[in-house]
Amino acid sequence: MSESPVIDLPTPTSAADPFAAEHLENPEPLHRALREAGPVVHLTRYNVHALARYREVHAALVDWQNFQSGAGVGLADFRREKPWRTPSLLLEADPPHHDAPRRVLREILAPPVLRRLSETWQRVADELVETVLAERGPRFDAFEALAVAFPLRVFPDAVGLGPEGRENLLPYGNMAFNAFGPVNELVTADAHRAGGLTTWVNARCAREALGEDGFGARIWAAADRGELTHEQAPLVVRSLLTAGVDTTVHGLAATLHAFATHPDSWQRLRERPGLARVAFDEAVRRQSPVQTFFRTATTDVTIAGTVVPEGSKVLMFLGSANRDPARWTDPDRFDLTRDPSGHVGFGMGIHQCVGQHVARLEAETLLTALVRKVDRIEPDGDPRRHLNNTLRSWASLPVRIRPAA
Ligand code: OVM
Repeated sequence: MSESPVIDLPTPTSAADPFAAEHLENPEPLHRALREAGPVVHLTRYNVHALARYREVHAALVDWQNFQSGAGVGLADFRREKPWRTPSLLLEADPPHHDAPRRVLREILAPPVLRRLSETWQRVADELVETVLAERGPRFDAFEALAVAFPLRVFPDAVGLGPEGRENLLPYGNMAFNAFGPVNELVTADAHRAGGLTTWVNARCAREALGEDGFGARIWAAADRGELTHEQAPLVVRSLLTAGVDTTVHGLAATLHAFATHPDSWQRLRERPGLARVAFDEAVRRQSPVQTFFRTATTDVTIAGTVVPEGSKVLMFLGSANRDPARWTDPDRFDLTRDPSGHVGFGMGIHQCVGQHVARLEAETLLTALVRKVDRIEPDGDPRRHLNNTLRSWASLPVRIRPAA
């Protein structure tokens, strides 16, 4: 008697380029096709294995032993290609090297520490909303006026950044998030600025460039206590400046867009302002500001019957996992009654966004300010996307509001 046969189905393939403008502009159709094709899809164009279902994305994220970050979390393989900058000690590192920088940053960005900021941030948010309503009237671009303006007002101050050159922060982040993808038009268009932006950011990470009381100074103080080396400190500061600005800007824009297009949800938030945090997480789930990250297989790994060869890149579609109908009921809906926890918009496992509490505090204070002063928010024309290889980003979000009586 033979044992029941193991049927080896071939791994589905796709010739699609997920970094092509049409998919960056509107990724959902490709995500749906990849999820339906199978748990693992070979992308022939880049010779990478794509995961678009929640189950496999989640499994890869928590399995740092088989799926390493140290070879880069973009398409480039750091073991064969020179990275465009010194790799991040957090994002592009594995245990044990990853752990000390992670511990330091986790403590500096922990919720009890952030509570000290919330009063100031609430006041800044209240003032910003008041000024926008007074000076721009009922119609304005919520992307520029709120989603960009608010994080740029509070976050660089919290890091301890000086006033000069803050306009470089968003372009630097845009460049860093493009660099996770292929060297396409989005990357080459910015190449002439890369040197200048990198020099500026690196100089901001020095101890002398940072204020005495901020996240940056606390990173240096951790180095003085021996929790990090003094060589590591500036790179950890750089992580804040790379990962902490564009992400929150586009996450807040996603949240504002969700409310503008779901007026019933805005009314619900007005009745229960305590929903601000869960609303932000639901918007992060639904829009996934960080759409994709790669890992590299450390050995031949079998995922749902497909052997992913050692050394090959695995592309995780966080945005697709966050709308996988096998995991989420009515996944495309922005729904304040659902529990969005478990979404992979901040990742999962040992690399899960260490700044997520900062992002939630920004969202909470901005939404709280808005809900106090705005009865209604609605779209005023079509929003415009900005294309980036990794970030689901915005260029404008025209809205019309009705001020509270
Ligand atoms: C970093 C870094 C950069 C980009 C993204 C990120 C989302 C981290 O430099 O550590 O996490």
